[in-house]
Amino acid sequence: MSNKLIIPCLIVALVFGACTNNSDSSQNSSKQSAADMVAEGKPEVAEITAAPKVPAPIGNRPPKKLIVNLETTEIEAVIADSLKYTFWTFNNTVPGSFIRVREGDEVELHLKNAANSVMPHDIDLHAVNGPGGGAAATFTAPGKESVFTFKAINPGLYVYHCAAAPVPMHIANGMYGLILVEPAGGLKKVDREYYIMQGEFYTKTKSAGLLEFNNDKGNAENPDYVLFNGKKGSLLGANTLEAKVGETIRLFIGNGGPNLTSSFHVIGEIFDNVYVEGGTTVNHNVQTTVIPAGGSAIVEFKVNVPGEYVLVDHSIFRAFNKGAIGKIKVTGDANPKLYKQGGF
Ligand SMILES: [Cu+2]
Repeated sequence: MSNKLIIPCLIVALVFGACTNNSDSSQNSSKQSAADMVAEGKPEVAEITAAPKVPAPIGNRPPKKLIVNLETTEIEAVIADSLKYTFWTFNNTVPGSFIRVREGDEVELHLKNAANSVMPHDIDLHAVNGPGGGAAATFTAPGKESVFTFKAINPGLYVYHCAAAPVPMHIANGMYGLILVEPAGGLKKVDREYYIMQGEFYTKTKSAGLLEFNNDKGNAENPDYVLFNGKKGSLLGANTLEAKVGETIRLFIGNGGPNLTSSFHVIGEIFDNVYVEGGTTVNHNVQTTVIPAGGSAIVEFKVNVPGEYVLVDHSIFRAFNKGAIGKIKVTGDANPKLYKQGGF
């Protein structure tokens, strides 16, 4: 946990018995206090995590009341190589924390804006039926907190984002994430789940080694970077995703935009199932799925052959020249009946 988070987390912990920050220790305390709260018939604090991690599946439980805590922050962090960017975030990560609830759950969402923020922020969750998706109730000045409650009645995978003016700038600076509303009974069990969000960045130099938002490039829809999870190489090298031969992988993919539509593809794999646009329709045997700005998809595929599988936006200049590339490393026994070098 970063030092700047400790004090806000202490405050949240005092009020709600937990901090929904991304460190393991805070998650453990969150679970403990959640159990206490259920015993008392009070709302549970939702488990939320940073990409590429995903909270535990909902499973087969009835609807309940949940508290979700998000904090908007404005931070400098590495965007590519030795360059930093002034990101605006939910919970200090791009994308923001993954929120996982069940159809019929009632969610009390607490949006805190860090005291050292310069801008007011809010949240529009596409999973919400109500004005602004919550934005109308959560316009929050620095150092303040807003609360609103919604019932998640439509299952699916939804984008959330900041919708404070100027909206394009807030989204372009990284203020987006995903909320999954699982259907009654939960999603089918798989071996691995990962959280990936694409977004593009339009930059100019603010000071040596530090970039900031460039409105002219945003208007021209001409980004310098098209990235998975807010950082060049976020899914490469030591951050490569992992799986074993025979496992089924589920990717929760979102596109924060703010402008571009993603042509999401995994080189060397075919999607067995695609929850089209993150909704209820499931398509099969898909090579590349379209993910609109402000939209999502759930893709599932079984990996049968060991090796490296490359995730790309198949608008391919973005992958090889602007950063929209990641990898899954699959380990296990060779499967020459399905794939081998050489002839019969
Ligand atoms: Cu904002």
